[in-house]
Amino acid sequence: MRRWFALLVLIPLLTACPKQGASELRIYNWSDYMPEDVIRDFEQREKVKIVLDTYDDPEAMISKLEAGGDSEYDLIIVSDYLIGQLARKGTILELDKSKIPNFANLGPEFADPAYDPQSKHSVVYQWGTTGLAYREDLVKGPVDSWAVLFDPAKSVGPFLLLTEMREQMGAALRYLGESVNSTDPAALEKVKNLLIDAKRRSRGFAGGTDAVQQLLGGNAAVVVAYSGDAFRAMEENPKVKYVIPKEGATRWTDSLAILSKSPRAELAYKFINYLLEPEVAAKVSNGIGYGTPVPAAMPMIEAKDDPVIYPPAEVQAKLEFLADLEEGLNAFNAVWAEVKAR
Ligand code: N2P
Repeated sequence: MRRWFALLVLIPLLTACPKQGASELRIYNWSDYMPEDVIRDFEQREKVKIVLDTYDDPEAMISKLEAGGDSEYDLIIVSDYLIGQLARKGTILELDKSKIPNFANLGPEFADPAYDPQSKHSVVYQWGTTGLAYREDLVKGPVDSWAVLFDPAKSVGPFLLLTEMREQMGAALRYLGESVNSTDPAALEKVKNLLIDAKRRSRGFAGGTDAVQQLLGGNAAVVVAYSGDAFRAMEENPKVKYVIPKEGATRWTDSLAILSKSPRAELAYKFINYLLEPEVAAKVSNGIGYGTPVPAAMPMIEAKDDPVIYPPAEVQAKLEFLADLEEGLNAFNAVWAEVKAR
């Protein structure tokens, strides 16, 4: 009788605390950045459950990891320029490539990236660009320059700025004719003034997914957007266009990394390996509209000739990667804090 009573007390207690099972893979990813069927297929294949949390602001995602989130997830998908900082702090694992045989499927330009030589800590997931998406039925003039944000005389209608600090400050730097990675104090002072003024005239800041939703909804005529999000918005409304401004913009990769505190690293390795299967890689890129780093997937890519996802050489020549600025990042943070406070 007593034992029976103890069970009655225990059962609700056990079900009340959500236990993180060994068969659960917890992923922290950008929003709208992994097709549902790619997740479900892996769950079925491995008889596991995937728990997915999403973010739109990489700096906020880093803060969450630093505040203890690094033990809440197994796998993260994160911007190239943040890999170095996470590796230096020991937040992400040095990868054992013997557990990722499909690593050999990565194109050579992705296997040994400058921000993470020999892919020691990360594996490229997707690549893309950041430019301007606009509604040709709503803009009042040409959209070919970052001036539509930064020069009131060239404004074409209501616009949104991007939540991602490095991208938004990079756009202002390119508008000024500087590198997106410049830490020159005079240039950053100008960037600060440009952004304070643009913020005042804008409809606010938005993350990538939110920005294209607001564009589709007509709340903005032009937004700073990531190529794949823009591509999918164009499929919904052909009046949406995407352009790399003439001053230039960024090209980036997002990479997979395993958190050092993950107790399910083995499962995370399996997932990374799965994403590098050509059929799966094709499914990912066909689903979210970004570039694949797996050449063997290319024949299966529906939009392989679309210049929004795979820009032609003359556009590529205007693109720059965001670098890991290490100490230089402090100057960016200071400017951004002032812009946000004004
Ligand atoms: C997807 C966000 C794309 C990632 N909504 C930008 N690096």
